[in-house]
Amino acid sequence: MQDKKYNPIRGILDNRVQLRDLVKKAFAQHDVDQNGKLDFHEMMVMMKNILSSHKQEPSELEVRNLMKQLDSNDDGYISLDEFQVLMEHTLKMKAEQFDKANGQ
Ligand SMILES: [Ca+2]
Ligand SMILES: [Ca+2]
Repeated sequence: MQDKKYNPIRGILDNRVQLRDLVKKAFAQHDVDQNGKLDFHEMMVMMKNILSSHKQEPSELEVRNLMKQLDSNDDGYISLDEFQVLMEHTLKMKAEQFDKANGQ
């Protein structure tokens, strides 16, 4: 296959089952106390791992701001569904980076 344009990240985004699976796995990895939601400290570790691989450590303020944005039911924790919003956003950014890197 000479399909240079195939973008594996978009492939994940287009496959809802695969995406949900990925989200669940990443969520479980970071839900250290396994209470089904991510608190501030778990989010801090998550941001270091997922978002900031190319960057310095996220600041406390960045994590708090991100949590505020994601916490749609305002309970101070990030649920699986709230986390999925972040994952989709992150994957979309990565997909765009991939396209740019491939001159598309
Ligand atoms: Ca937790
Ligand atoms: Ca919440």
